[in-house]
Amino acid sequence: MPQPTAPAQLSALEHIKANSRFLRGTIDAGLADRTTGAISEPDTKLLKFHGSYQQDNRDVRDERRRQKLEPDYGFMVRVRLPGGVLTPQQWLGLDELAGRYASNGLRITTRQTFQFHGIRKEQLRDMIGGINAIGLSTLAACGDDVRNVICSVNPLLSSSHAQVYDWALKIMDHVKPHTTAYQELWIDQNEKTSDGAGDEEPLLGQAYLPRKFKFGIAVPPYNDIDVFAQDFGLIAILGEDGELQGFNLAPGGSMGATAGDPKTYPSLGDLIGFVTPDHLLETCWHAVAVQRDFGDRSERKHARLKYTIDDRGLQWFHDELQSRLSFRIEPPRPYHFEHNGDRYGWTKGDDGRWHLTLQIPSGRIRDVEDHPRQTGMREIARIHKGEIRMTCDQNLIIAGVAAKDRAAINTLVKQYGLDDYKRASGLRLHALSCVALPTCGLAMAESERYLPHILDKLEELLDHHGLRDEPIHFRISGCPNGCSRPYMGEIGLIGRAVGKYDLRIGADHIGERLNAIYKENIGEDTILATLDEVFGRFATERKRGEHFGDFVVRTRIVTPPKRRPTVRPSA
Ligand code: SRM
Ligand code: SF4
Repeated sequence: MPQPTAPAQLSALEHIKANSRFLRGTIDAGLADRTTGAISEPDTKLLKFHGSYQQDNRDVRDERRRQKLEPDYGFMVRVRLPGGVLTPQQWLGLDELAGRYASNGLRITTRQTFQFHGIRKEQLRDMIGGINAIGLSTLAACGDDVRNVICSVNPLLSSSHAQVYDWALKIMDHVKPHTTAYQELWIDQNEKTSDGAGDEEPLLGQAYLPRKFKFGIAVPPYNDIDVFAQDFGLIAILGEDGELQGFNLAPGGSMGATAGDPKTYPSLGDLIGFVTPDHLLETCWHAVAVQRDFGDRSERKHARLKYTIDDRGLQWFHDELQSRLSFRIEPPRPYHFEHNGDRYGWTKGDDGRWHLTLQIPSGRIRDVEDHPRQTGMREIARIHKGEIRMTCDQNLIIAGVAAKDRAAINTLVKQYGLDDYKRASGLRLHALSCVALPTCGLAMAESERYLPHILDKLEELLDHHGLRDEPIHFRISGCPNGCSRPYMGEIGLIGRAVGKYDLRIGADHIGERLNAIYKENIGEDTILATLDEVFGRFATERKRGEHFGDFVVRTRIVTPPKRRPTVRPSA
């Protein structure tokens, strides 16, 4: 059985982190250096913890190389926004920052927050400083730490949702980094940072975590966060009166895999128990600590919690966690999921206020012909008195609208082309794509830019088979890292090379089953011909009410992967 990583085996990044003086490195000097649009390689790794990635525009990479110019560097900045809730004023603040510094509007992510792309090095301090000035942060939005804690966006059950949202904030606060480097670099904007002598990281440690760590809380019956895709999923258990009783614990999920490396794979979390709300923070702290102590620090591809668990067993993880807790983990409690997508249109909350879910294709908020979404959302934010909530399907909710204010919101939604959801096919309403080209350095194929085209083509097939309104979950990503959680799509396309994708089918409609590979490394013609045939069978052979993913599994077109064996409850 593998033991905690021996010092001699540590990966290079472990040394960079441990010697970074709590994430300072030489980022200050790198930002000041105006001879290049980039910062040093080790600093790019540390910058991630501060919420930013150095990228370059891949559309012009070859041309610039030919011209002997350095790459067209720009920085991606990601906001940390646990639970995905903004005030309209904060929306306006982010909108203004996007207009001033970013190249492509605002981008809602699959973890309920925002990214901005193409920020120049000399503007990075103003961008991140500006985000902090409106009461938000970017610390730990990326990097080997606990990422943005996500939670169900569930306006129908707003009292329980409010409690769960509150827990998402508390977890984030409890496990976030303590370094003062962030304050020095971006808020005080010191030209030279301190040596960090007074800093400590009581949970994460001087070398931080072996890899990213993701928490998410779902509120049944809606699994709108894909709770089993989290390193540590939490399922809120509500009593008959709607009161929060506690949380089922589901560790061991995550999507990332590497093409051609069978030792890496997507995986779903599995239930190990239940804890009451008063024990939640202690549980989360120690779950992170187990991974801090046992995660693989020699091989980054093998450093997620799912591999720690699979190398040692789910029972081992349960027992190790239990040994660190001051209370007994109880057996998991029953729950039931109905759906893992967003529900569009207006819904009424139990406090009488209204919530409008709008579809934002790929989460991109910018003005394009016929769809001035950025201007439209700005106008809405100017009159809206409630909140704006981001969803894990890259959509947003105009939340907390008084009945008398609905008409004004409706007028703006229509005027600015934000009401497309009313006319979209079932597939389009349930489509997710990652960013991919031109900014993502890991992209092997198009995703966000390809989505409108492939949806048009697939809709033609669905129309032909009378399946236009069928709510099929479709997810595309530009590489096997799986940022759009494509392994949980009833149909998933995973980029392998320019114009080539793996086609996976057979996830369920509630986020409890992964899909399986159907055809590897195929181009558009084969994708369409293959799906045409399967859609044809689905249209004629399906059982009443059967979803597409369930159909292809029942008819053995694919066989889904198995889940882990269950654990013994605590003695
Ligand atoms: Fe992701 C890396 C974008 C959600 C798994 N992800 C990246 C990077 C930073 C590329 C890089 O490392 O150079 C991408 C930046 C692209 C760009 O140009 O902006 C990127 N990931 C995204 C976002 C923006 C996709 C989107 O279209 O919304 C999502 C931001 C979430 C957030 O707000 O925090 C995003 N990434 C995810 C998810 C989905 C989720 O968490 O629910 C996953 C799958 C779950 C998981 O963690 O496995 C995901 N991203 C990865 C991985 C694979 C990690 C692994 O363990 O194998 C990478 C690669 C890596 O970390 O080395 C990655
Ligand atoms: Fe980039 Fe791959 Fe993530 Fe898409 S799935 S954003 S291509 S890392």
